[in-house]
Parts: sequence; structure tokens; C-alpha cells
Amino acid sequence: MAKLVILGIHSKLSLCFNPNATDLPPHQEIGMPSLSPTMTEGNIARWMKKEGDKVSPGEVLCEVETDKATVEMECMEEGYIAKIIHGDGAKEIKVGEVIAITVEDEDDIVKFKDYKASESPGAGDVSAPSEPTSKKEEVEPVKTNGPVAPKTDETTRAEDRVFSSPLARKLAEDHNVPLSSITGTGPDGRILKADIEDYLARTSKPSSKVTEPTAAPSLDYSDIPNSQIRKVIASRLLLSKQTIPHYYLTVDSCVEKLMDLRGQLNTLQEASGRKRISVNDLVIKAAALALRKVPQCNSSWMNDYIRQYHNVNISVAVQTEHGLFVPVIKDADKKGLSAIAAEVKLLAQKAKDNNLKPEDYEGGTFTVSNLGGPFGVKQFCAIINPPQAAILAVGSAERRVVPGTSPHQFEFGSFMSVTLSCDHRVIDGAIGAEWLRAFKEYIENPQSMLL
Ligand SMILES: *[C@@H]1O[C@H](CO)[C@@H](O)[C@H](O)[C@H]1NC(C)=O
Ligand SMILES: CC(=O)N[C@H]1CO[C@H](CO)[C@@H](O)[C@@H]1O
Repeated sequence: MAKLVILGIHSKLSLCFNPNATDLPPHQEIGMPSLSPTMTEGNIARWMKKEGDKVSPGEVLCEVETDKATVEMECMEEGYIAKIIHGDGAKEIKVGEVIAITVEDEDDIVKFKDYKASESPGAGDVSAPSEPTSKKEEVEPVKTNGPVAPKTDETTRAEDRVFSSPLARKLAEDHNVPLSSITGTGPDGRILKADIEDYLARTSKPSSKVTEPTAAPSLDYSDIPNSQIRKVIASRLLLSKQTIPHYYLTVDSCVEKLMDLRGQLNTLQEASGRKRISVNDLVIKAAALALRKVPQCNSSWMNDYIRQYHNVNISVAVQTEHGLFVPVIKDADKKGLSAIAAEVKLLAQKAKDNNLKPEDYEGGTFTVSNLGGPFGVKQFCAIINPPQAAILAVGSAERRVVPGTSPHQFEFGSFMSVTLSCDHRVIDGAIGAEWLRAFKEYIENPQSMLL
């Protein structure tokens, strides 16, 4: 069962709009968080805090189970747990439904002893009905930046300045026609239904399309909505860079023999109609074998202990137009190069088609990220993919001139730079260096990978 930490939680300051809570002191309703775009409900696996406990930001409140994973839900603000509404093992709680109440003041805890959540499901996440209407006007202008909103916004604002008949306004709204761009023919320039119909006729068939240029009044930027995957990656990278003490080790490996071996293997692969083996496939294999030699790098920091994994599952970073994915090659140390090559291609294709299943990307113990090859990046430092303890950043192979054996002599050779980012809590410098030496040995003597 995979476990990941999600940073944000769904919590909201409740201004006592709950009808049976009017006499209650200020408190926070903690709602069932939404952990994936498809999630509609979740279960409480168990509470790590009990009623009356003090909680601080970053502390784990409870474990939430979805169909995909068990996730630790962290506290965002300081306070006390006043009431747990859904206890251990509670099942099928709708996203947004209140699961607990927190208060700032310890003395307020008792006042929630007999607290009952209002029945309407989702009461916790629909804020609009309870809020005064003036709040709505504050919210509206923000939406101007959104991709769709400007049209309606334009219409509403135009209403303030332009006289129009209710029928005309309704028709304009239905067709996203900005009233400001219409000249009214009624008394005092009032816009009539006929004016809108005229306008629609003039701008002809794809009426909604035609209005778009006017609808987005020459903003010099565009706001791109965040996909769920981008939000998740953003919070995980932030968590990683803020909480993991990274350090970086770089080595150059000679890849002459690796290239020769790859050429020979690919002749065989092609003859038997199998997928060609890439340099990256060889890097994955070498990294997997190096992890077997230096299992300290095949581990996670778990706060109270270090977990060493019994499998070497290599996550491979794949960039697609939908975002960054890291599908996993399970037990890469035990797989042949041909199998790794086929699996990487299959998973990369699934990532491009936005078709990866949780089992395709869960359970990695180490990541390889390659910006060499087609990208031509010489060397870089990657951000660790938590809860893993290390990531290997692979640069491109390049021809270099190197000093020969005797003075005034030189030779040519192909070299590849790789940089290992390590979590210092798990991997000390010398251990990271040992891992890199093992990796380099496999890359420089690739036949040894076949043993
Ligand atoms: C690695 O993959 C194996 C095989 O699928 C799986 O049993 C194991 O749980 C995975 N390791 C982790 C840490 O998830
Ligand atoms: C496959 C493999 O070698 N994994 C290693 C990861 O770490 C554990 C703990 O030391 C080793 O037992 C495994 O061999």
C-alpha cells in the first residue's frame, strides 16, 4: 500500500453558519480532502490524534484511504481537536464533508462535546450560500483572469453602464455578447432584443467564437489552469526541496564500451524484431545493479527509522504534454535489458496517452531522470522524488579529448556526466560516492552487467 503525504488539507474557517451551531465559539471544520480528480469519497483509516489533543502545523491528523492509496492528512494550523465526527474506520465520507472540528482556545473544547455536523452532505465545502452577497462581488474580479470568465464578466460590467431591456440582456448573456459592443436603437440608446438579434446575425454562425476577441480585452498574459498532476507534482517538489537535505555528487564515465555493447545488442534485437535498447535502458540497469551493491541508497527516511527496500524499483521520469510522469520499472535489477527496453517504451507511451494506472507509477525506490540524449543537457542536479532517498540525473554523452598515457599524448573518448542527488539523512557522502563508483564500474565495463 503506497503512502504519500499531501501537503494541503481541505479546511475552512466556519463562521458559525451551521444553524445548530450559532452559539458555538469560533472553530474550524476539517473536511474530507480531495486527493485525486476522480475521488468523490474516502475512508478514515485511523486517527493519530484524539479529541482534546493539541495539534500543530505539519502534524499528521489522520490517515485517509482512497481506492488508490492511504494518505496522511496533515494539520495546517495550530489548535485543539474539539470533536472527531467520523472516527477510525468510518467509510464512504463525501469529499468536503466535515470529519472533525478544531478550536484555537483549549477552553472551547468542551462546548463541542455534543456537537453534530449539519446533515446536508458537502455542507463543508459549499461556502456560497452562507456568505453575505457582498462577498461575491469581491470574488468576481479575480475571475477576470480565468480563461472563460471574462465574457460573462464583461456582460455584467457592461450592464452597469449600458441601458438594455431585460430580454436583450438575457439574449446577450445566452450568446456571450458583450453589451458594450452594441449600439442600442431604443429610446436614449437603450439596447433592444432586436439589436442583439441583429448583432448575432451580422456576426453570423459561429457567434460564440466571433465574440472571443472582444471578450478577452487585450490582456498581456494568459492564465493557464493547473492540472491536478501539476498541483501534486508542485507540492511534492516543494516538500522535497524544503524538507530533504539534498547534496550532489557528479562523476564522468567513459561510455565507449557501453556504446559498442549497445550496438552489438541492437543488431541482435533488430534481427529478432525486438525494441532497440537505448543508453537510458543501460543506465537504468546499471543503477539497479548499483543499488543492489549499495542498498543504503535503496531506502527511505521514515523519521524514526530508515526503511531499506527489498526490491529495486526504478522510477523513470517521462515528460509529456500532460506533464511530468514517473512510471516505475519494477525489479529492474532482475530484468534483462531487452525487457527493460520494452517496458520503458510501453510505459512512456502510456504516459503520453495519459493512461498510466496507479500500479504503473507507485512503488519506486529510486529515480532516473535523463536530460541528455535528445535534450543535450551536459549535467544537472535533480530534485529527489519523496519518499525516495536519491535520484540520478543523466547528462548527454559527448566526445572529449583526454590526456594519454605518456606526456604530450592525447586520446579521444566518449564521456557521460551523471549527478546523484542524495538525502543526507539516509545516505552519507561516502555511501553516495560508493554507489556512484559501483554505477560507473557497470557503465564502463558493461559486460559485468550481464553476469
Ligand atoms: C517494488 O515492486 C515490487 C514488485 O511489484 C513490489 O512488490 C514492491 O512492493 C515494490 N516496492 C515498493 C517499495 O513499493
Ligand atoms: C534488490 C536488492 O538488492 N535490494 C536491496 C535493498 O535493500 C535491502 C536491505 O538491505 C537489501 O536486502 C536488498 O537486497
